[in-house]
Amino acid sequence: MIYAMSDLHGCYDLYIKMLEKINLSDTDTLYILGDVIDRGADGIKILFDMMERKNVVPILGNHDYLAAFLLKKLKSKPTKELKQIFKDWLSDGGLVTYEAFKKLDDEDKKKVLDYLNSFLIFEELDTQAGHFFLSHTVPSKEKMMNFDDIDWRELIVGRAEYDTKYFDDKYIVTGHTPTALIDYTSKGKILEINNHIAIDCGAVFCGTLGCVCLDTLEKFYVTCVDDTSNSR
Ligand SMILES: [Mn+2]
Repeated sequence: MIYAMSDLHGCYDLYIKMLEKINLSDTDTLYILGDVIDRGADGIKILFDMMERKNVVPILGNHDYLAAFLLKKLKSKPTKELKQIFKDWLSDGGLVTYEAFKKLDDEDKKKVLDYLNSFLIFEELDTQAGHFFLSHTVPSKEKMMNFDDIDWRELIVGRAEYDTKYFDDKYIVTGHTPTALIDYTSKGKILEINNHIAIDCGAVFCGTLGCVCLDTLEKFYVTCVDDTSNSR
């Protein structure tokens, strides 16, 4: 089976709970659509787990990208502009990642950076349920119609138009925007609308992690009741 989840944001316990819930086996594939780190406490711990699993395929989110970009520059003399980007990252959830990264030895630091640099930007695949395009987010329909011309960064920071069907014959699976912000009645649930499948249930904010099986479109949820590791 092929599964997708997203925006783990350091929620290690929910991640492990979900792997148990879907009973992920070696013959399954799990796509993680970005923003593994930042905000929640244990993003780096999740990265170390993911890199040991050959059947987990990471796709780049804006937080993963920014952390990789900044953490590899720690030893160089920062420009004023870089200092500001770094400061903004720390206050946008990066502080926990930075603190955890600093504690690693050089070998583990390299492992983390190499792994973050290996993340895919997007993936397209077919299953019994249909055709799928997977990325952290997507830009407007207009831009996606001219896919060869788009800047790859649009696939990590773009604003998806969930009220618009982009393709008749293809589902777009994205994270990045918690479903509660697309439609409040979808809070904590995966939202299927206009051939979009929005899978960021806002784990780090509301304590629910969602996962969709791309062979059956079945949805799975795990929640934490009072798990301090998942607090903001
Ligand atoms: Mn994001």
